[in-house]
Order: sequence, then structure tokens, then C-alpha cells
Amino acid sequence: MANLLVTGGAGFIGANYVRHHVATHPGDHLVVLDALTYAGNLASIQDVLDGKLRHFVRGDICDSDLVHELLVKHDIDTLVHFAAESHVDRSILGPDAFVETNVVGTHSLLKAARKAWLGERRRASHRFHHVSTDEVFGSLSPTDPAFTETTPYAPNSPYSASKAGSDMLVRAYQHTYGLTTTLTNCSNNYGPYQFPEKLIPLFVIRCLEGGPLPIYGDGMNVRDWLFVEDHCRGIEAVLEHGKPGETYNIGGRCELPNIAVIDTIVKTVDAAFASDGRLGERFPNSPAARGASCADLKTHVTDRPGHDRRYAIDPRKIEAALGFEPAFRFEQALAQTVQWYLANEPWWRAIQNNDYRQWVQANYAARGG
Ligand code: NAD
Ligand code: TDX
Repeated sequence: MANLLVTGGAGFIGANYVRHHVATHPGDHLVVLDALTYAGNLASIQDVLDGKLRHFVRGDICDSDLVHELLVKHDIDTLVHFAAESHVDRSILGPDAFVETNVVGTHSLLKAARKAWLGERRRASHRFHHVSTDEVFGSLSPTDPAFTETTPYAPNSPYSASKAGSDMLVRAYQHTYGLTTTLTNCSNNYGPYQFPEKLIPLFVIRCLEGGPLPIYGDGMNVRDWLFVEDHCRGIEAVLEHGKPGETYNIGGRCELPNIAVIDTIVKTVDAAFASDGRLGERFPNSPAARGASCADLKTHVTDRPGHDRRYAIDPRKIEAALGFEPAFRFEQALAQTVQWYLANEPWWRAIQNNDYRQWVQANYAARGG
């Protein structure tokens, strides 16, 4: 690897990947392309950009000419594609942006890559890596085997359908035009810099602020949790050793019902307050500030429409082929995540703007949360 274009590098996983890549490949040239939508935050990567070896470009992946220009100008050999609309609840309230960014945007990147790498100035060594999700495989019953790379796609939400569409386009560009591609389908991530609309950061911040913890349905939906640093390591392994044209599932071997995740968040925040008296002064509205438990905030609300019951990843292919295994355990990495949100209050306070408040109102008011 030498010259990378990272799309969506100011979002949650993209920012963690940029930080990881800079730490493990400090000599590589890196260009981050991000539209800075509500989910993009330059503050997540600002300190690792230098304008010489590591640039930031604000732009839309749907702008194929811009992408082509960047690929040529920076002699890019590796494109790592994270940019997406990524929140299932938002896709239910407004699916158009998901089709536009995830399907049309991915296609626009593929067109630019084909022109730059397979056109007149052919570049034999190139790689288009597409970051996808386990949600494209649909929902499992409690006894179904976990998703493998050959599980048929059965997406259920506008989000997962748009990701499935983008995966198919990547496959087609590899098969039809000979573009060198790899694709990873990953399970639920958590860790630093995650936008507080997803379960874990939303609930950590609600515990601190004393807001309700809105549990969809019976709280028994199962997700397979992976610390974001492990996801970054998995992508790096695929970029370095993955076989062109292959797809790899990345998972944490950590299936948990939501209620178990929520109870761990509550326990971790309660313990942090018990061991650090200053937290009570910083967050006086948290039940933990008055010696009670954040469990008091748990509230069952109306379920997400079409809520997938269970996701689980069978990670044996990437383990056997690339020797990749997650390094972090859930309770320890969750505690690390809670500590990150405690230490980075200005980062998440800046996000709690009018747009965010309007979104929270739109999503949760009708649910009674
Ligand atoms: P995110 O929503 O936190 O970040 C998305 C980023 O993409 C933001 O920085 C945003 O500004 C940028 N972006 C959006 N539309 C754009 C456009 N048209 N042009 C340029 N940039 C644009 O998402 P995330 O959670 O970091 O997810 C990253 C990728 O990983 C996505 O493709 C997602 O489908 C996939 N994924 C996420 C998870 C998870 O648990 N979060 C799990 C598996 C796969
Ligand atoms: O307020 C909530 N209450 C609740 O019970 C929220 C936000 C979520 N949930 C439940 C729904 C899910 O069962 O928690 C679980 C996790 O929800 P999300 O954090 O919204 O994630 P999920 O829908 O599972 O999708 C995530 O994992 C796969 C990411 O958002 C996707 O981008 C990724 O592809």
C-alpha cells in the first residue's frame, strides 16, 4: 500500500481507520474524501492530517469527476470505501438519501475507478475495497447458523437494501470489467467517535444526562458486537493479503441481546461514578450522581418497524485465510468506550445541535421514548 483514498474518513469507522492506518503505515500517502454530512466530523481526524502526506477533501462521492481527478492527481492505488448513510432508523424515516449515497454514490466511485485504473493509463496494481455490513444477509432465528460469505442476501430495511445494491455493483465491476475489488461484511461496531444515534453511544450519553434509555420492543434482538479497532485491523488484513474478487465476513464472536449490552453500559457508568466523585458534579442529572443506578432510566418503547431479530457472523473464512481474530473483549472494550466519551465531552456536546435534537424528536417522540 502507498497511496490511499479513504471515503467517509470523517465518520465513525472511517475516522478510526484513518487513525489506525496512520499509526501502522506512517509513510503512506492518504487522501480523505468526505461530504461532512451530519455524521461526518473533521474533529475526529484533524490532529492526524498534515496537508502534505495526509489531505482532507470535502466532497461528495456522487461527484465522479472529482473522484477521478483525485485518483489521478494523487496517483491513488487503493480506495477504501466507508462513505454511506448508515443509520437504520433514518433509512426508515427517509430512504432517498440511502439510495442516493449508498447505491448511486458507490456506482459513481466505481465508474471513476474504472476510468482511472482500467482506462488509457492502465494501472495494473490497484484495489477497490468496499466496506459493507452483515445486515445485507437479513434476519436469523435463534437456531439458524451464523452468516457465511455464501449466505444469500435478504436485506430488510432501506439501509440494508441500499448496501446490498452497492455490494452487487462492486461484484459486477469486478466480474465484468476486471476491476480489482475486495469486500467485507462486518457486524455491529462500537468504540470512540461513534455518532450518538447508534445504540451504545446514545445510551452512554443518556446515562450521563439522565435521559430515558429507549429499548425497542422486548430488548431481545441479538447483534454480534465488534470493537472498531478490531474492524480496522480486519480491513487492513484484507487490504494487505485478501484475494482479489473475494468477500470476507468480519465479526466479533460476541452475540448479545440488546438488553445485555444495555445492562453492561449501565453497570459500567454506575461503576465509573462510584469510583470518581467528580463525575457527579459534571453530570448531576445522572441517577448515578445521587447514588442510584442508571438502570432506572430503562424505558421500553414501540419497536423499530421491520426490526431484524438476530445477526451473527461466522468469521471462519477470514480467520483461516488471513489469520485475523478480534483482539478485544466486549466488557473491557465497552469500558474503554465509556471512558472515551467521558474524556471527550466537547466532541459529543458539539454534535448536540438543533439538527440532532430535531432528529431525536422525530425518531423517538412517536415511539414514546
Ligand atoms: P457514519 O455514518 O458514522 O459515517 C459515514 C461518513 O460518510 C460520514 O463521515 C459522512 O459525512 C460520510 N458521507 C455520507 N455521505 C457521503 C457522500 N455522499 N459523499 C461523501 N461522504 C459521505 O458511518 P459508519 O458507522 O462509520 O459506517 C462506515 C461504513 O461501514 C458504512 O459503509 C457502513 O455501512 C459500514 N458498516 C457500519 C457498521 C457499524 O456498526 N457502524 C457495521 C458494518 C458496516
Ligand atoms: O434507541 C435505540 N434503541 C434500541 O433498542 C437504538 C438506536 C437501537 N436499539 C436497538 C436496535 C438494534 O437491535 O439496538 C440494536 C442496535 O441498533 P443500532 O445501533 O441502530 O444498530 P443496527 O440497527 O443493528 O445497525 C448497525 O449495525 C450494522 C449500524 O447502524 C449499521 O450501520 C451497521 O451496518
